[in-house]
Amino acid sequence: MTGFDAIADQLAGQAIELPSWAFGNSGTRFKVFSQPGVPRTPEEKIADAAKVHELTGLSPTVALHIPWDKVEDYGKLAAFAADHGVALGTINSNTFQDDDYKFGSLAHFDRRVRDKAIAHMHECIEIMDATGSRDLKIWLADGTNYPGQGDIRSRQDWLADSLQQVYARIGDNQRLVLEYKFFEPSFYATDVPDWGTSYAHCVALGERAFVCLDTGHHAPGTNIEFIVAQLLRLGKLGSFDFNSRFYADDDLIVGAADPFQLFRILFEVIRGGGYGPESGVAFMLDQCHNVEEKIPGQIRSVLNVQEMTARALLVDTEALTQAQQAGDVLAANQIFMDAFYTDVRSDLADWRQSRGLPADPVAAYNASGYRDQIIAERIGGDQAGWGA
Ligand code: PSV
Ligand code: MN
Ligand code: MN
Repeated sequence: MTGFDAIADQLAGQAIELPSWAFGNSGTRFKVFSQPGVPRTPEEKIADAAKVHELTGLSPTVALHIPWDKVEDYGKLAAFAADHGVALGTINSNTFQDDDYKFGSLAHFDRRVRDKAIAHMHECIEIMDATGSRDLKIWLADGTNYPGQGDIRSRQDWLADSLQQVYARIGDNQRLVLEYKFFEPSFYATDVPDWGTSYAHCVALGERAFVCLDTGHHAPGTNIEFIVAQLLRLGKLGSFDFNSRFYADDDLIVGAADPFQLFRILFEVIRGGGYGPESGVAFMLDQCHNVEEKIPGQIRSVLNVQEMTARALLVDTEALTQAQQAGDVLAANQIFMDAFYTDVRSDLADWRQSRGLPADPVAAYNASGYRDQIIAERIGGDQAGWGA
């Protein structure tokens, strides 16, 4: 078997988690645009995510964000998800939308505020116990805007101590995943700005702490696939937040801005053993659809990841190694680029049909009547949770 047939089975194990917040109204700090039919409740967000999975077979889990997706009974919410053919996934904490967090949360100088943030993380772990979720994802807005505003060094110590208290409650089958971001909302110093800082804290915490790599959280020109290779080598790559960016943390559709970068990242994921359900590397989207429709936006996103995964799986690694070790620069580069330039779209359409899925999931969505149904049923849809 060669070509697409040789990789078809490997595609079957792909799972890309959808963020509940991708289905709510969103925008920038200039304007949040309302769309008809957007979900009013966590249940409706889950139903929309389930529709994406039904049409693509690619997104069996949905990530929640607390408190945006707060409900009385999380066991019931998990059962609701199961009834719709999906499971609840990563629990995203939120310590950035409360006046108390003006100067930070887990890295705040005031013990009272740190304790409040730690208590929120503990509440998230209790939710994970109820939903059966594996991962607690922590992204912090903590940092400072001006030199001298805070003591950079002490903030690292406070952060380490707070994280330790959170980690102490992480169950044997659970993980703490620490996301980094180089700037915003702090514009001078962010307390977890880069993979190295996240890695250092995760190593100090222990074997159930991992780094989350959000593809939009790097300075322009950063070689993200190098970070992927290094974290996999160190056994500390826990998850991806996929999206694409032209300028900053744009949260646009993954693969839209730079498909070649997505290909390079996925090649290193596969090369480093980070692909597939057993790898422990979770694929997630972290996106907002501000001006385009949300459900087809999510469908397009998971298809983009699948397409670049297929192309990355097509790299002839044996020939590549030979060319590399012969010092044949041009041959090695050509082997790599040949896979990138392979159009797999019609093979993937056949592959989907052979598995009882629509050949064109976006067209199937347009023909499904689901859009008209939710527009008729849902009056007064919710904001995603924050403006951007
Ligand atoms: C803020 O930058 C952010 O986009 C992070 O990437 C988080 O993963 C996400 O919000 C949800 O909290
Ligand atoms: Mn993210
Ligand atoms: Mn982000």
